[in-house]
Amino acid sequence: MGEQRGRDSRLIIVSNRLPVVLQREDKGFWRVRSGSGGLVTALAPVLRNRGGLWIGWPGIVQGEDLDLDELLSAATKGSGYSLRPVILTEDERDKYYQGFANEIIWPLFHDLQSLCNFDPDYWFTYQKVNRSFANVIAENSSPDDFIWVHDYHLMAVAKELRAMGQHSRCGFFLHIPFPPLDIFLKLPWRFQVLHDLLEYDLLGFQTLRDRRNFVQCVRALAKEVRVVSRGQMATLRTPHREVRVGAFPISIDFDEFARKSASQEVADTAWYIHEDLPQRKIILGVDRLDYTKGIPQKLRGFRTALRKYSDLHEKVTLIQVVVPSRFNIPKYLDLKAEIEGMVGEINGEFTRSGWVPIHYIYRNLDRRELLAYYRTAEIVLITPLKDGMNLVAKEYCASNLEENGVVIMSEFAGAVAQLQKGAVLVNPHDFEGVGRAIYQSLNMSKADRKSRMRRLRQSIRRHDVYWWVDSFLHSAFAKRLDQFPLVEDYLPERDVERWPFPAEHRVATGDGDSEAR
Ligand code: GDG
Repeated sequence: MGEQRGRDSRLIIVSNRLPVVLQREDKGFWRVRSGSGGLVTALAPVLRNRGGLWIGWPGIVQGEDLDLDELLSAATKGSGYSLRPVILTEDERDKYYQGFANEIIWPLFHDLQSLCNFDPDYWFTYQKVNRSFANVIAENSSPDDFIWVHDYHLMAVAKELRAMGQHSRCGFFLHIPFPPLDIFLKLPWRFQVLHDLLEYDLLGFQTLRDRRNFVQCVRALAKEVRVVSRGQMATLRTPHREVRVGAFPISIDFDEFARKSASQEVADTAWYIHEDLPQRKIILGVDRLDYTKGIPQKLRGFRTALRKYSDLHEKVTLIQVVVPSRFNIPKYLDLKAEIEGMVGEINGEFTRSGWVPIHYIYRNLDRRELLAYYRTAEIVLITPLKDGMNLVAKEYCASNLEENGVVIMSEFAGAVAQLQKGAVLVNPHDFEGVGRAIYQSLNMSKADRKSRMRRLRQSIRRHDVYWWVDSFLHSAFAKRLDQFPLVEDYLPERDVERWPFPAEHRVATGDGDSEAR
């Protein structure tokens, strides 16, 4: 604690996962590469070069033999910020991460209460792990630092910090939706969770609807709290503090996506994708493997389009990228089997010589490939049953340099609030409606496509990730990002080979031989 006093205030980001993935390789080597997912995409470019700290779980459990500090500092060399790990035991990982976070809060907050497993052990471990996070924050911060905690895994961190006598300014951003009162009431620990959140100084939600849901829960469950204002920001007066509550729609580094999409290597990869699919119009889906993303619903909508509009046959291809995620949870494996079964059925029904309607990709793409798919696709098809925001929609628009693509988007994605004027909106449960939207989008006039895409791009460019960070920091700490100093240990953008980290690193563990263990 004391060693940090007197230096400039820093921004400390706290999230469940650090923005890196560690992989054990043979012969005692570890490989570290950047993580995927919405939170990393949004925050990594923001924190670069600001000298801050990112605290989180590195994804491995206690007992692994490696020099974590060496690995993490190698991974962020030149990025201008450092990483500090919170180590979990296997039991903690199972009950806090897979259990409380992913089998209770994730389904409940996405209105899927029938998928929840309300195991009381999960709650106990969740609190314990939140305390561990608070301990690492306390050891690595000074009272002048700004602590920005992310997402549903860490709702109790401020409460734990306060219990330790720490009173640093603490903001919290929820990346997923906040449910309406009648769904939140199902949570056995609803009072505790709500009061834990009220220990933050600022609470940020993705949309006004989420913010409204939260305030409604406070009114119903925390009678001692006074809601003193309405409008863009609400202020909640608890007996101990004043909590500000706002909506801050997360975004992307628009210019970075546009610039990288214009690069020669992306253009080359896009050319190859087109070469392999001559005369085809490409519809693209990019989703983490998750039941909230509505992938089976999307496939049903596509099948409806093929059944109803035979003139689409041999002219259209759906490229569906599914990014592996949470494969230790049985529901996710069931979902994978369901998707693969449906892809097989649809391809079986429609494939003709030289035309396979669905190209299914189940793996992590590198950024060049991802951008090439964005650039190649005529349509991006996004059909979540509920989604905090959905960054894929924004990334597709930023990469659509020719301004001729169409976004078909579920009414239940948070991004709708900002993008509804340019996107074609669908209800993912209405397969006929999705089929119709596909058909109409494929036949949309060039002028209509252009004016819609131009509008979308303007809105995303104006409200990019830096705007999001600045709005949050300003509301939470009366700070802007540029008030956190630039640091010297920073590689200029042109020297960075891989994004958001300089390179993949390979580091040996102590004895260099994993086979003996
Ligand atoms: C949560 C909320 C909210 C995808 N495939 C690959 C890859 N991605 C990247 C995309 C995008 C991110 O993953 C996915 O972001 P989403 O926003 O679509 O969804 P979640 O991961 O569920 O994120 C969501 C978000 O948090 C931010 O607040 O919008 O609602 O659920 O950035 O580009 N990245 C790489 N390879 C892939 O194959 N490298």
